[in-house]
Amino acid sequence: MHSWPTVEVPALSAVTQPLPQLRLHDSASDTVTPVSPPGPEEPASMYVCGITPYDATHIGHAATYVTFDLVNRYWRASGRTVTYVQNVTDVDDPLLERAERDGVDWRDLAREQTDLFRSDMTHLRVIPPERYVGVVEEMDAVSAGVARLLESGAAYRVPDDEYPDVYFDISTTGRFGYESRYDRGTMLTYSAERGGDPDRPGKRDPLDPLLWRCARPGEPSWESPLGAGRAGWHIECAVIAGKLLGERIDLQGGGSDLIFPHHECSAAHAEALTGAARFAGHYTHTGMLAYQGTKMSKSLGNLVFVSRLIASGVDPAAIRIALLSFHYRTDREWTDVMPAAATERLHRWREAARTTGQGTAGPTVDALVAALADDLDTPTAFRVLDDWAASPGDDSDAVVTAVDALLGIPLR
Ligand code: 5CA
Ligand code: ZN
Repeated sequence: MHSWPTVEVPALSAVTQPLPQLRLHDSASDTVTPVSPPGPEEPASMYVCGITPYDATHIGHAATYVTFDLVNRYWRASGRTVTYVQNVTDVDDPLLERAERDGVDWRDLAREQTDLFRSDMTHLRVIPPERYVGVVEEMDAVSAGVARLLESGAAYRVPDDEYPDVYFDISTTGRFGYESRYDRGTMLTYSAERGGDPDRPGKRDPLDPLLWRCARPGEPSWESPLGAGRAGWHIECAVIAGKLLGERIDLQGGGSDLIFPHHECSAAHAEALTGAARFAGHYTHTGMLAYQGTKMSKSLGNLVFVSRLIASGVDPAAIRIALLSFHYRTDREWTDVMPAAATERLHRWREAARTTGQGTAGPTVDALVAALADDLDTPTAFRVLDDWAASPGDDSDAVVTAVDALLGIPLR
C-alpha cells in the first residue's frame, strides 16, 4: 500500500558538527542506552506498529507517531540511512466488528480510515515510512511463517474439530517475558484485556497467542497451506518486520499498551522463526495520552481528532508543540487549553526566527541537540528554545534549520 508524501527536511550538517549518538529508553532492560548501530555511517532500521483503521486517528496516535518521527529525524540528521517500516492492521476483530455495526464493508472502512491517517501524518509533517504495508497484502507471507512455526514445533493446533486454530507455544524461545518484564498475573490480565483469549480451551498455556484463525462463516479469509483463515495479530508484525528489515532491527516502537502482549509475542515469534537471540535492539514505548480523565481509546469514544483540530484552524506545528511539550514516556492528559498555549509558544519562536544572522550553530543548537540525544528530552529542548526566543542571538538561521530538521517545526 502507498505511504504518504515525503516531507522536506533541511540538512543539519550545513550548520552543525556530527551529532552525539541517540540514547533511548528500552523496555526490556528499563535503561536509557545508545540505540544501535554504533557507527555513524551504519544504516538504521525502525519498525513502528501502525494503526488498526476502524476509527479516525486521534491525538494519542499522533503523539506516538510524532515521537518516532523524532527518532527518524535524529538518525537522518546524524547522516544515517534509515529504513522505516510501518504496518496497517487492515483486517482484525475490532475492524470487522465496527464495519458490521455500521453496516459498511470492512475494506471500505479500512481504506477510508487509512486515507485519513495519511492525511493527518502529512499535515503533521511526519516523515513517511519507506514501506507502509497492510497485513492483507502480506497474508501469504504470514501463513508461510505460521506453517514454518508448526513444522518446527513452535506452534500447534488446538484440539477443536470445528476450528483447529493455530497457537504459538510461548515456551519455545525459553525467554518469554524478557521484553515486558511483567509477572505472570499482569500478563494474564493484559492478555485478556488486549485481544488475547486466555480461556480458550485446548491451549497449552493460557498466554499462548493465536497465530492463524481458521475461516468462520461471515468472516473474510484467505486460502493458505494451513487451510483458509486469517492472521493473528502479533505474527503480522513479526513477519512484516522480518521480511522487510531482516532478522534483527534496531528499534521496535509503539505505545505502552503494546508492551504486552503485542511486542512480547511478536519478538518471540520473530526469534522462533529466525533463531536470533533478540529481535529488536530497543523496544521503545510512548506513554498514553488521556482525555477527560481516562486513556483516549476508540472503544471509550473520548477522542480528540487531529483532523478536527486542524479544521478548526489550529496550526499543525502547534499540535506538534503541544504533543512534545511533555516527555514522550509520561502518561499525560490532553486538555482543551493546550492548542492555544502551544500556538502562543509557536508565535514567540516564529517572532524570534525573524531575526537573521550567520548560519553556524551556537549554544542554542548544541543544547537542543544534547536534549534530544538524551532520550528525546523535548521539555528541556523547548526550554532551550524559549530562552533563545527571549533573546535571540546571531545564530537564528542555524536554530531555524535545527528546529525544522530535528523537531519538524517550520519557523519561517
Ligand atoms: N495496529 C495495532 C498495532 S500493530 C494497534 O495497536 N493499532 S492502534 O490503532 O490501536 O494503535 C496505533 C498506535 O497508537 C499504537 O502504537 C498504540 O500504542 C498507539 N496509541 C493508541 N492509543 C494511544 C494513546 N491514547 N496515547 C498514545 N498512543 C496511543
Ligand atoms: Zn504491531
